[in-house]
Amino acid sequence: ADMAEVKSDDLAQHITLLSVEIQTALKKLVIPKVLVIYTGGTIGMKVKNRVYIPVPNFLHSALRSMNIMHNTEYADTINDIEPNKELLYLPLASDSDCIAYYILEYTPLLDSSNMTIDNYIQIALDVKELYSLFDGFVILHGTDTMSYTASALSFMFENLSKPIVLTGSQIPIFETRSDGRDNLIGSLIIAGQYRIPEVTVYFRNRLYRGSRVTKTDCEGLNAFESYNFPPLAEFRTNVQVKWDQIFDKSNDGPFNVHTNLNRNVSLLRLFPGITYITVRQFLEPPILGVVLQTYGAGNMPSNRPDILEELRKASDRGIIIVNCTQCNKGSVQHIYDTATYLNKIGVCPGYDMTIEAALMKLSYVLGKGYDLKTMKVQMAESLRGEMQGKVKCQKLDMKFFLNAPITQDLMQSCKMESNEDAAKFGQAFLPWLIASAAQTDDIDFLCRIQESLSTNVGLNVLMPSGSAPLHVAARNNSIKCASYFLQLGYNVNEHDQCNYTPLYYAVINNHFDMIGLFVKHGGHLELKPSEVGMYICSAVAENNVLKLQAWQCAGADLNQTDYDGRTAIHVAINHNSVDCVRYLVEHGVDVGCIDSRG
Ligand code: ASN
Repeated sequence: ADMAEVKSDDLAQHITLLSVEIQTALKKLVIPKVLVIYTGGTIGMKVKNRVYIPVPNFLHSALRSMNIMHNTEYADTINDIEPNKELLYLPLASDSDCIAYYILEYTPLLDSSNMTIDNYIQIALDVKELYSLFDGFVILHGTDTMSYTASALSFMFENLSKPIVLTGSQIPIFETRSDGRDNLIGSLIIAGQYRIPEVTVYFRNRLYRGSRVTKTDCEGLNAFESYNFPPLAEFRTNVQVKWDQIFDKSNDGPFNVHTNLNRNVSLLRLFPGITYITVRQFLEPPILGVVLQTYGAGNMPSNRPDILEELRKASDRGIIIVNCTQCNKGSVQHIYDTATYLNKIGVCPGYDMTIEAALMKLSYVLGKGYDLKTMKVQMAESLRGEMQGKVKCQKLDMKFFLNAPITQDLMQSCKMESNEDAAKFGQAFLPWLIASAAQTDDIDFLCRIQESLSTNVGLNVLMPSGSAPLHVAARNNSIKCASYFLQLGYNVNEHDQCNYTPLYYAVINNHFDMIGLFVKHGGHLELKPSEVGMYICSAVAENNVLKLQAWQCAGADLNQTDYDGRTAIHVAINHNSVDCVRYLVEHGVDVGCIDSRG
C-alpha cells in the first residue's frame, strides 16, 4: 500500500496514551482508523469458578487469531513498510479493503454494573486526546449500563464530528455462539466508514442513537430497544442509513468535552401508596436534580396534596425535577389535571426521553453552572436529539392558510405605508406568506403578495427556518415559484442556514426539472468535492440509479472520490450494484482508476 511520508515531529506531543511508533504508523495509514476503547463487559469475559469475569490482556490476541477480525495478509504488506504488531485490520468486502483498529484496554476491566461517572470522564478524555488520530471510536462496554454511558457521553461530547459507537455482547466473543463478533464488526464499519457524528449504540444489526436506547432484555441477543426513535441505521444485505435523521452538531463550534457532570442527581419512581416522608427524604440536600417517574402521560395522584407539597417545596428550593413517564413508549403531555399542576410548580416536562437520558442530561446541565432559568430552558430543549420536545404538531394546511380571511386582511396591512405599525406587522408576516406560496407552488398568490407590498419591500426575505424562498421552492418542487424568483433576479446560489444551495435540495429530492432550471441559471452544488463523492458513493451502494443521475445532472463529477479515496465505480462494483455500474460505464467513468489503496 501507498504510505505517505510522515515526520515524527508532526505527531502531537501531548499524546501519552499511544507509543510514538503506533502514532507514526497510524499517521501513515490511508485506510480508515478506529480506536477501540475496551472498558469491559461480557464481550471479553470468560468463566472462572462458574461465573463470568473479564479477562485482561486477552482480547487483542484473540481477535488477531480470528480471520474475520484480522486480515493477516494485509497486515504483512503493511508491516513490510512499517512493522507494527499493535494494529489490527478488519477485512472488508474486497481483499484490499480494511479498517485499521487499535484496542486501548482499560485496567481494570469492568462489568458495566461497576461503571460510574469517573469512567465516563476517563473515556471522554481519552477520546479527546486521540481525537485527531482516528476517524471514529468504538467503546466496548457491558450491556447492563450501556444506555447510561451512551446517554452521558452524548451530552459530554459537544460539537462532535466523528462517530462514537458503543457496543458489547450478550455472549463472550470467544464462544462459538457469540453475538460479539458481529456487534464489533458492525461498530467498526460504522466508526470507520460512515460520517455519523453522534454517540450511538450498535447492537444486533441496528445502530441506535445513544441517548434513545434502553436495555430491555437480559437473555435475548436483541438486548436494546429505542421505543421513541427509530434506529439510525440497519445492517441488512446492504447498510441502510437514515441520513436525514442524523443529529449533526459538528458545525456549531469546535469539538469539546464537557467533563463536569453533577453527581447529585437521582431517580424517583412513583408507586401507589408512596409516603410523603419517602418523597421528602429523597429530595433533601445534597440532591439538586431528580427525574420523577410518573404514570402514563406524566400523571401524579391528584388526591395526594402531601406529596405534591413536598415536590413544590423542593422546586421552590431550586431543585430541578424532570417529569418522565414510567411507560417505555410515548411522551409526557400535560393533558390531565395533575400533570398541569406539576407544570405550574416548575417541574420540567421530560417529553419522550428515556430515564437514562433524562438523568444524564440533568447531570450535564447542572454541571454547566448556568442559572436556574437557563438550566430549565436547556432541559426542555433537545440538545442531542434525545427527545422530541413538542408533542406531535399538526401539519398546517397551506392552501387553507393562504385563503383564510385573516391572511387577506394581513396582506392588506403590508401596503399601509402610512400606518407604520401595520406595515411592520405585515412585513413580519411576510416570510410565512412567501413560504406558504413557495411550498404549494401558488404563483397567483405569490403575485398577489408582490402587488400588496409597498415598493421598498421585496419577496426575497429569509424564512423562519433560515432558508431563502428559492430553497423552499426547491424542496417542494415548486417550479413556477422558483422560475418566478429567478426572474426577479434572486441568487440561485444562495446558501441557507445549513450552508446548502437550492440545487442541493433539488438533488436530494430527485426533482429533475428543478435541477435543470437551476443549472440553466448557473446553479452550483457548492459542496466539498469529497462530500459530493460521498453522496454519489452512497447512491451507488444502494444501487440507486435515479439518485446517481440527479447528482450527475447537478454537475457532480462521477469520477469524484469520496473521503476514503474511492470513486463510485469502486463502490458500485463492491456492492454488486449492477444498474449503477452499467450507468457509470455508459457515462464514460474511468474504469481503470485506482483508489487510495492502490
Ligand atoms: N453484566 C454484563 C455487563 O454489563 C452484561 C453484558 O455485558 N452482557 O458488563
